[in-house]
Amino acid sequence: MAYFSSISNVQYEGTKTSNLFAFRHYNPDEVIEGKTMREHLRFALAYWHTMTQDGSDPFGSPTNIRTWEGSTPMETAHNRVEAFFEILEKLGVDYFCFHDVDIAPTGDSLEQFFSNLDEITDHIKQKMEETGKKLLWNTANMFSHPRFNNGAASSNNAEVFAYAAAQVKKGLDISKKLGGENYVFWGGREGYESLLNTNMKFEQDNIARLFKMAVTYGEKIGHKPQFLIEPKPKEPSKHQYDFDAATTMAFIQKYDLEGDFKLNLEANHATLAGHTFEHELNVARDYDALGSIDANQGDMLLGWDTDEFPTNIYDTTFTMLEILANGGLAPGGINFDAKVRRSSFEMEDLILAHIAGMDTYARGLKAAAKIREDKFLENLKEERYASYKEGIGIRILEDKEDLESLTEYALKNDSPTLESSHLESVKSRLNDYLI
Ligand code: XUL
Ligand code: CO
Repeated sequence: MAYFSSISNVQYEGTKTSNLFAFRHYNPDEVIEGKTMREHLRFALAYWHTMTQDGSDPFGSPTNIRTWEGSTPMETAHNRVEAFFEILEKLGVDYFCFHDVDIAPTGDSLEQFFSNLDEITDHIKQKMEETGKKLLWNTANMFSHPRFNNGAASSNNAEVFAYAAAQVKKGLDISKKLGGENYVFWGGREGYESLLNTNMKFEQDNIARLFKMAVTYGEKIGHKPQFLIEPKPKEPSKHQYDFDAATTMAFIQKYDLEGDFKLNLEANHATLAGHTFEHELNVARDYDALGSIDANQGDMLLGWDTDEFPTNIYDTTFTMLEILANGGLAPGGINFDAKVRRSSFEMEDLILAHIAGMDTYARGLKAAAKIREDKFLENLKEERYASYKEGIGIRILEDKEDLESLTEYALKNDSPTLESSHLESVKSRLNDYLI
């Protein structure tokens, strides 16, 4: 059954087109810096927002019209697989991501859940073989069910730890079955409500313990996806342990997880942490740990994770500058962890929203490549740090100076020549790349 039969495969038509179901900027085969846009962007669709989100919010009932509801949960799950691959096909998106609970009903027992997952992943595997679509990453939802109210690996209850471990094992089995390129951990409940009853060190030791078990199990079954941790400062927990990129890197280093673990960074999580997205990407890149991104945008007037589709070209340009500087994201990619607004409730909005996000990223890529071609920011930084290219600057960088020799130098040269940053002019010239 076709769910989107009135919509043909979305093609690149340029900005002159009046066709809403066309790309205006994303031209998959266009080559930029020696790679096609498709290779640069490695777009992925998120199963949860695309297939299971119903448009409800804390104040209102579901709004989304979706025609894949069946007469049993398993029938709905199978229908969703068909519809999901149709959307991937229509958009020409090569990758997808899911949580275990997105794809199959949890049933009455863990055993039942696992058997549902086996059946649905057989279906997904068959669709992957037919279409050539690939699994960017999967993950285990260890935050929705009441058993996780005190966390999963960080729970005070050892039986909950065991349950989470079983989900991770199954997640890795599925990853192997479907050839997953990455495996994500987002610890929505791995945090605390009150320090009065929390042993933070104990809980974080246990999170690292579960991560190490995952690495060991991957080695055992001969499947090594790139493991990724997705930082977020809060929501649903009051304080989440993987607060931001820097905090998560400290965790990765402390527990000797470098090499196996990188970061999956999300735009709206960055802003919740009080950072710009490019700040988070830059921190990860400096640690050689920029693995993958969850593309979306927040709303500066709202204090929560609104997961909007990215439509701000300044943001995507800064993001693409970081991704290009990183030499790309592979085996990671750009996953649209984004949902349609409650008022965009028609089926076709799923296609339109992804077109908007893909075009905005394509524009960001083009602008970033032009900025790099002109060496606009590169030259600016070269000039800004020029004092380290001569005299005392070179000697400092070569570690040839110490506090005494520098004191001697400063006593003779105590009026440094300062230069203006002309930052306003820089920002104005940057605008020329975006218009
Ligand atoms: C929650 C979030 C998750 C992760 C995967 O804010 O971003 O959907 O991406 O669990
Ligand atoms: Co996310």
